[in-house]
Amino acid sequence: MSLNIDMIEVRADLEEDNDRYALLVRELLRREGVCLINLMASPGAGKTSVLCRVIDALREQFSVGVMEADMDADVDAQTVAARGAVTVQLHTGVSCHMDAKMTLRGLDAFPKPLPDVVFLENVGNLVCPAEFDVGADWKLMILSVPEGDDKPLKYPLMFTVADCMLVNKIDTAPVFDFDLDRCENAVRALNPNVEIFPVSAKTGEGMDAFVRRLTARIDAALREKRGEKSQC
Ligand SMILES: Nc1nc2c(ncn2[C@@H]2O[C@H](COP(=O)(O)OP(=O)(O)O)[C@@H](O)[C@H]2O)c(=O)[nH]1
Ligand SMILES: [Mg+2]
Ligand SMILES: [Zn+2]
Repeated sequence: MSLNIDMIEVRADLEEDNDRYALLVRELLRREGVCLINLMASPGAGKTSVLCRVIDALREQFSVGVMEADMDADVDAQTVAARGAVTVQLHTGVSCHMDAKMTLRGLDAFPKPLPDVVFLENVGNLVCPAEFDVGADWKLMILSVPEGDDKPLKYPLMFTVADCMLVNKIDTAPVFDFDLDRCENAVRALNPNVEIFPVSAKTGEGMDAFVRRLTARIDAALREKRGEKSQC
């Protein structure tokens, strides 16, 4: 005979709580006319290196902010701040992902007026950052060549939720057995609409095409938010 034990569905509560904060993030972004991009990848995939290229490429057109989320330290924040981005460092402590509540706190920490575009460099992790809607306009993920072309099969959720995927470190392709077609096919089977750009943050290869797409996405997000604002 089994005993009657109370069950509490905390997961549903947590999701509900996150959704509520994600809504508050979206309200803030609309109110302030800001585009938020959630950048996710494994540790070492090249998030900070890509951000440095992007900060350089966007600075003429947009003011750029970066929210660095790490369990500890501020090395990446130092790097992007030196590059000219308005920077906020978040320490997530034991948490290996960002949620919407932490994102809201991070946005609140920026000096006003907020930058046109804020990049959230999420905690290096291919698993749980994918589970949390932080209220971003665009989910950008990076897979780097040395990680292997089988990662979409092992971490399907991340590749499913991404709007755009960079295959970074293509300069190292001769050293690794990375099959770009096999990788793309695996990702498209999960996420037919994902946009994919092979790049190298080291050599700059492929970055122009990606920056053009990124600029168009930021433009569209800002027009939508600022257009709505001027109507009221
Ligand atoms: N060869 C090569 N190395 C890269 C590239 N992008 C980043 N790296 C190197 O990969 C390491 C991790 O990069 P980083 O940007 O710190 O990754 P993050 O942990 O995802 O932010 C550093 O040593 C970078 O110099 C690339 O496109 N090609
Ligand atoms: Mg980094
Ligand atoms: Zn986590």
